[in-house]
Amino acid sequence: MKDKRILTIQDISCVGQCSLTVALPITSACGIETAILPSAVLSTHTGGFKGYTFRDLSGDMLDISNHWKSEGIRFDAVYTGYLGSIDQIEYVKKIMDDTLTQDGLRIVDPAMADNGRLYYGFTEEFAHRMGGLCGIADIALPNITEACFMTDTPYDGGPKDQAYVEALLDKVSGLGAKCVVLKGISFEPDRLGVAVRQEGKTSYYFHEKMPRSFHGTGDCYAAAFTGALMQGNSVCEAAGAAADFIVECIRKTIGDDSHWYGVKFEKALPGLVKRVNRG
Ligand code: PXL
Repeated sequence: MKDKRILTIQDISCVGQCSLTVALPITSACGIETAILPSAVLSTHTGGFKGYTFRDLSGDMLDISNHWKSEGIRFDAVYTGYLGSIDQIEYVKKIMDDTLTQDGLRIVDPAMADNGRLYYGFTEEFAHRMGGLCGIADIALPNITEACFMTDTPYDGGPKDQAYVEALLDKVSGLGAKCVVLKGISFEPDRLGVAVRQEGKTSYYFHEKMPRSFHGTGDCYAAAFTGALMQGNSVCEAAGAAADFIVECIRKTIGDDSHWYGVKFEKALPGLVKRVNRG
């Protein structure tokens, strides 16, 4: 199999274990050559630090990809995470068109909301535009809150049953996404999981529910999923491997109260690599 090269587009939060500082090491560890396009540089992420710096790199994004285009550089997948503005969403669409190989995959993690709320700085208009980006995705990776915001579905505390999940998957698929991996599904108090909608069929993968959640796990999930998929695993295999990786990341972090801002994903990488590596 030809070695795969991907591009990931998201911000650099210098401290905080999210976005590019987790995406690059995780996909690289999975054996995938990963190019990066930083959309902004922040001193930290926005989820709990105060007074962070923010340097918007929107103005550089198309110049960078135009250079790649002129050099004939192409990617087997473009995978996006946190984006800082509606303009960036539009730039990403063009960059995907310009730099993907013919069968290249558009993988979109909306990375904009959780627990019923949009992250700091995002608006409903942004959520709708992100819905547009998910609409052109080969694979969209929303959590329940993001799926609700993108489809104008009131968030009422999360999924109650399979009928709820199927209805939400119908709506996200209705935006145009070819395949949807919906995260954060729970029908029982101690089980959490993901639902994968592909070619009209839904599969579920459940695992132990950890006692607390951490910032940045969505970013780690998307990176592990992309790494596993590009290594030749199926969408369902990649969705399950990424879910188990997150459980392990949380297990390695819980107990160290000073580590509130992200997960110690580095400690869980060896297990992920072993699971996804197909040689
Ligand atoms: O983890 C998503 C994320 C990425 N980048 C920045 C963020 C967040 C979530 O809050 O603030 C800058």
